[in-house]
Amino acid sequence: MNAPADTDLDADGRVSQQLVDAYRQDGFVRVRGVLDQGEIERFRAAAEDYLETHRAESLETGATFSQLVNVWRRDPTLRDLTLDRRLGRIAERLAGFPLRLWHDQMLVKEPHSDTATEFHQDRPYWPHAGDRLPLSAWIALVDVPPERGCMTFLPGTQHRTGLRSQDLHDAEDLFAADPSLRWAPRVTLPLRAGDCTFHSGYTGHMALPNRTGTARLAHVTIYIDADTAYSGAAHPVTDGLGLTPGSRLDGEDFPRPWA
Ligand SMILES: O=C(O)CCC(=O)C(=O)O
Repeated sequence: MNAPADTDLDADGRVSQQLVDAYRQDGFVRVRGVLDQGEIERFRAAAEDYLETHRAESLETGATFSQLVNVWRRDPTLRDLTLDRRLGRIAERLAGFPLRLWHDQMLVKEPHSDTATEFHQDRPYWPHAGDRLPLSAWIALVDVPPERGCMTFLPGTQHRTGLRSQDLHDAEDLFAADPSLRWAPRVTLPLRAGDCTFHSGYTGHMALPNRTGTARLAHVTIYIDADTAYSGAAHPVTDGLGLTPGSRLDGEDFPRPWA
């Protein structure tokens, strides 16, 4: 990848210590310009084609978004994005420890929708054990202003572990699980195409509805502690892999090409 002009990356593709500190303090950070114009166009075209062919396979069947998981296994262009070494190294620098891929997903909010992705944390959904804080790179493949469904974060909530999993279709559920979060500050981060946010698996977040006439195309790469073990709980990514509870999530299903 080549760095675009308007970027938070230095010439070596690294983020500043200031952004690392912001991620560690808040549990999320925006990194502008992780993709250049050529990459944006290449990955957007591949994402549009993939969506056209695979929309019916969405794990989410409601109006919140189309959710196509593990596209890296099936599309060689999107595989380049998911396994991108520069993004993986940025994620490792933010996390502060070695990471591997958990899974990727295309999250598409169709045009003219009134449906938000409601506040939730990610980590309670996952069948993981013995892990340090995972994180997601949410990469905008189109401009994502608030009215097209950018995300809002609750700073500092990465420390709020131990909650039950929350229903991302229910605007009240995270606050029912922890009423103290209801009055927490909220930070909404619009993204230009090619920008990215990183958020931790416990950071409370939501995404606004897409009220525009253009689909909101996001590619999300989720990174986990390289030592994460399988908890034994059911999950679409691990079901059918024949994993033993307590075994490490590693091998070709959970690669770390940036190592
Ligand atoms: O893009 C969305 O609508 C929600 C994204 C999200 O919850 C996530 O990436 O963890």
